[in-house]
Amino acid sequence: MQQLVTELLQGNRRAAARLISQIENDDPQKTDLLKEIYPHTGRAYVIGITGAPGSGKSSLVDCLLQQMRSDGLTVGVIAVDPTSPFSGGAILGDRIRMQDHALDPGVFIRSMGTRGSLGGLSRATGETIQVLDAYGKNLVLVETVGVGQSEIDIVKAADTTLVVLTPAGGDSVQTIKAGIMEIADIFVINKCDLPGSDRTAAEVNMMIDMKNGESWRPPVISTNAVSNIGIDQLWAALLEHRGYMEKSGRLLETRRQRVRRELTEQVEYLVKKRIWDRVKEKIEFNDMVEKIVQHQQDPYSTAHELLEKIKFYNGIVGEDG
Ligand SMILES: Nc1nc2c(ncn2[C@@H]2O[C@H](COP(=O)(O)OP(=O)(O)OP(=O)(O)O)[C@@H](O)[C@H]2O)c(=O)[nH]1
Ligand SMILES: [Mg+2]
Repeated sequence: MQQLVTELLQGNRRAAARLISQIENDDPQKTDLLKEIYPHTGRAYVIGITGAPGSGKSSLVDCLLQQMRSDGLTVGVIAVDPTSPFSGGAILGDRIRMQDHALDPGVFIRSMGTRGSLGGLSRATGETIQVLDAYGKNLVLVETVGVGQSEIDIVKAADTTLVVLTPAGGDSVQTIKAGIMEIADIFVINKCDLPGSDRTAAEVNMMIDMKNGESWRPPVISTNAVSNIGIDQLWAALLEHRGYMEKSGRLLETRRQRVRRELTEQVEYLVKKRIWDRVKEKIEFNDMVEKIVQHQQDPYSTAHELLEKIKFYNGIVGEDG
């Protein structure tokens, strides 16, 4: 295990891949590995990219990779696909383009599906970011489909968040979900070659002006990720936001809040795990379920009874637990 960590810190690609697999598989050694690498993290800058399915996130990542690499930065990419049960590099059509960069030793790309740890996908993603950070990548890009709360959670791991929208055609941008306005540091109107793009940009700008009272006003950048248009401006906006985060002290504050959240989650995870491990050991859980289904017992007293049985009430899960 120590060997694997040493190799990771030396920038060994296979070590990175193996560690990420262990995270995905919730390997029992995982926590020890994460403990080892933690002192070597905190250097990578994390960029989250979210947007509706097919909005062009992967294509944008592909364009950005070229910019980042020509600036001499190394990059890790995590493509989170919450709909996919596969992991470990499920290759979808759109990813094949990105795989061109896979030959570049300065780029590391990984897809993640829903399989994985008790804390779910966002937990595994956060841990994978740590591995890529310790591996020495300057930037970590996290692509995630913006559909539900868990995807918004994943973006909370980012220092800068891009929200990708596409021209609304005849419709107005009423489709921007609650929560999305709050997380966007930069708006991208991708597919600006399609009709309605200027109008969509104008509407998003109006929405920002209505809501935004912060010292950072999210810019709205129009891009065409197929023809590499607007990518310079997007990269400039990313650098500007990073500069703002660093100089204003926001970066430190964001990371402090993240640690607060992660520590809370870690405690909750350990407590839950301890309880359910104990339940598996001691309780005929299905019998309890059956009795409740048959209305011989109620779920409220049964919950207490269960906790009683695992000695939850004498200190969490009992002295011996
Ligand atoms: N016309 C046009 N098509 C684009 C543009 N950017 C991406 N596309 C196309 O849109 C489709 C989806 O692009 P992706 O980059 O795979 O989008 P995505 O958001 O990563 O998709 P998922 O990961 O499946 O959610 C592909 O066929 C792209 O070629 C653009 O700027 N203009
Ligand atoms: Mg994609």
